[in-house]
Amino acid sequence: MIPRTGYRLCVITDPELGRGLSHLEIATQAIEGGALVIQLRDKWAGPRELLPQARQIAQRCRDRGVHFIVNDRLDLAQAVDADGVHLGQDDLPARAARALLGPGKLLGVSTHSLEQAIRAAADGADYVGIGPIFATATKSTEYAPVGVDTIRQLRSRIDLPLLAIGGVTLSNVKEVIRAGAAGAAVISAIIGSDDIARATQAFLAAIEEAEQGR
Ligand code: TZP
Ligand code: MG
Repeated sequence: MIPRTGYRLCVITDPELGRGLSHLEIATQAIEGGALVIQLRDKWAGPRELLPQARQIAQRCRDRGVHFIVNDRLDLAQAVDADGVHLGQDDLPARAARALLGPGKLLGVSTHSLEQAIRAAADGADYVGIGPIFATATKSTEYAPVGVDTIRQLRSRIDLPLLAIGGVTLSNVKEVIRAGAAGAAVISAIIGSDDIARATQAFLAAIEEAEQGR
């Protein structure tokens, strides 16, 4: 289990915007900048190609006390003894995933509405991803923005950490934290930047500042 503050910032290593860097390079720089959760996400590479990198990231995260989550692939998460898996609405349902994972691993679920988020909580998720909150240039979601107010509404309905995702930038991250998100999951605003470690650091500072005013 991660304490709520451990969800402040999840950096997602999606190669769509990674400027040619490997997952391991992105993860290493994000960890250097203070990322608390790393999520390996790759919609293109197969498990055989991802396994060596996943293994290295898992080791690096263990060494640094950072949590490591694998997107989509429960098998890969288990193969490298990651801390958990993050699943979407078309992946294995949360209850089935929980049965395979056991109680000791983290289960995150991507949701795109109030109803989906409430269901994910009831089905055994440890944290709930909600989004896209804002419009995003990252192509990998076909859902319409749900807006910051959805975070506020969810906050009073479920007690799990909420991770805001989708179009979260340095300019709007404080808004999602003030609305009650435990943290943000970010792709482009961090891994598309010239200096991943510095961008990560800047996000964390903004998130911590927003928590003070909550
Ligand atoms: N799920 C909802 S929005 C999104 C995903 C995977 C993409 C988020 O990427 P970015 O670049 O941080 O907007
Ligand atoms: Mg998925």
